[in-house]
Amino acid sequence: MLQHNLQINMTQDEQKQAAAQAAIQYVPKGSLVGVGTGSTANYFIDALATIKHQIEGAVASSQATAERLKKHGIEVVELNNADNLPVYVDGADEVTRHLHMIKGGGGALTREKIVAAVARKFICIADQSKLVDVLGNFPLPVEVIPMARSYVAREIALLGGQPALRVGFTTDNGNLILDVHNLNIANPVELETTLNQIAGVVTNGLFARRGADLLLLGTQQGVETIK
Ligand code: ABF
Repeated sequence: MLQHNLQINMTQDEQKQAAAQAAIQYVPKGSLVGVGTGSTANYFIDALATIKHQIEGAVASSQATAERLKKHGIEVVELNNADNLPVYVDGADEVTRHLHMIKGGGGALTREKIVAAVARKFICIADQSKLVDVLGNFPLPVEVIPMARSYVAREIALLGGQPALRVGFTTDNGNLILDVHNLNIANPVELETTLNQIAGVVTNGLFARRGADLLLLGTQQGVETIK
C-alpha cells in the first residue's frame, strides 16, 4: 500500500522523515513507546515530541536516544520499570520484504534487540535504500566482550566472514564491535542463532528470529507499508 505524498521524488532524508512521521499513527495514546537509534529514529523522536502529552513516556535503546528524548521533554523510562511496551519504532541498515533486518551500524544493537524483544510490535522505519533482496551487503555488526575479540573473530572467519574491529568504538555496554564482511546470509534465522552461540558474542545485528512486524518504507513517491 502506498500513501502518496503531495511531493514526489523525495530525497533520502525526506523519505526517512516521511516514514518516521507515518509511524506516529501506530503509537497508542497513553502508552510507553520504545524508541530506536540513528538518523531515521531521530526523525521519529522529533515527530513524537509533537504528541508528547498523549504518551506516558519512552524507553530508549541508547544513551544518544535517551538524551534526544529528554531534550524534547519526553520522559525516559527504564526498561525494567516498563511493564507494558506496545510498540517499538526503529530504523535498520538493511531490511527485506520478509522483514528480516541487519541493524547495529550505529552500535546500539544489543539494547535495540532487548527493547525489540519486550515490545509487542516492532515497526521498522526506513528509506528506500535500505530495502534489499538478500541481507549481507552491509557488514554485519557483532558485539563482543573485549577479552573474546580474537577468538570470536577466528570463529567468524571459519563461517566464511571477514571480521573487522570497529576501531575507537565502545558500545554503551562497554564492549567492542566486529563488523563482518562477506557473509553469506541466505538463512538469516539460522545464522543469527549460530553467531549467538559463539562464546563471547553478546549479540549480533541480525534481527530475523524476531524481525519487524511492519515496515514503513519511505520511497520517492511516498510511504509504502509492508507487513
Ligand atoms: C539503528 O540505526 C540501527 O540499528 C541501524 O544501525 C541504524 C540505522 O541508522 P539510520 O537510520 O541513520 O540509517 O536503527
